[in-house]
Amino acid sequence: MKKFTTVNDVNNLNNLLKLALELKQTPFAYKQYGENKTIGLLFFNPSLRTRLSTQKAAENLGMNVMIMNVSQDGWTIEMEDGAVMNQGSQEHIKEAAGVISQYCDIIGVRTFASLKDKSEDYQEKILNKFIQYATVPIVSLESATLHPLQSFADVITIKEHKTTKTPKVVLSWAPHPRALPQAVPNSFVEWMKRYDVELIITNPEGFNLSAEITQGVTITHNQDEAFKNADFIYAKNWSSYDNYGETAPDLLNWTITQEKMSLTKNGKFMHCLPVRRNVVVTDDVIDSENSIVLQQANNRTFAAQAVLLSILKNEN
Ligand code: SN0
Repeated sequence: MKKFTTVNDVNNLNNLLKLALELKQTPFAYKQYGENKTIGLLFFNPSLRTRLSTQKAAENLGMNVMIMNVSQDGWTIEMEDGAVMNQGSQEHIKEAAGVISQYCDIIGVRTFASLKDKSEDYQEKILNKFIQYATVPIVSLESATLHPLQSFADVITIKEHKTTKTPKVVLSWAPHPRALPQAVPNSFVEWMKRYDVELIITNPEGFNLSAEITQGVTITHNQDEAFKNADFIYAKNWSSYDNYGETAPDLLNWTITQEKMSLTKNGKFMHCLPVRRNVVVTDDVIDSENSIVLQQANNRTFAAQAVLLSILKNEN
């Protein structure tokens, strides 16, 4: 693997899945591959799981880890080519990415969507500038429109918990007080398309994800109907794609409740976290035995480790 920013960077998902499950059993078996190698993790936005699990994954492989909250601790980076830098930005991405490439063998980048300019977000401007100007492989730690390390961990978790060959997986919109990116649901859909599941998306009208991403996937605005006989409920809020960045915090009848979970086939509850309790999901659902959110979070380590090892070995 030469970079990891989308499921399209994965040639053989089955092999990558096998590797992640092997690493879960024997996390320290490949230490020689990361020895004397350095990963730099750059955060333009907050993180808990991604930061800690990727650090753990890299250390399990024997790598040195450097972490920087770029937006707080670094210079303000200019992303526009040809910019006359007499305003707020202090350092151009050309130098920043070039310099970090001198210190690191792999660079991880986290950058959220602006939710203001759809075309800028969907062009993945910041991530692509790093890919363009860095001379080492780039790993997405969540970009404006995708979160592939999360989705890979989700696939691992579904593989571990499914009881039928082709489980019914429902991606359900849920309410939230703030406007959130479409990265997690977009990415989840992309990865589910590459895996053996029956995927259904349910969201309020006006909240369909990009038609390009959901092509071929059933979308229903009837959440109860979608939940019937589901094996997995994957809850997530996202802001509108069509009315870009708009949100609907008042649609509290979309909250995932025990009553709705009872429509499923003893379905498991999933969420990428962080989650707003009793807005996105009620306490009794997320605290129930059917909630596998911590198992998902645990798998973040092995997803990241399989990706980093594949980059180090240039496999998968
Ligand atoms: C991010 C998102 O993309 O939805 C990260 C998820 C892994 N979530 C948030 O920003 C939640 C912030 C909040 O206010 O609850």
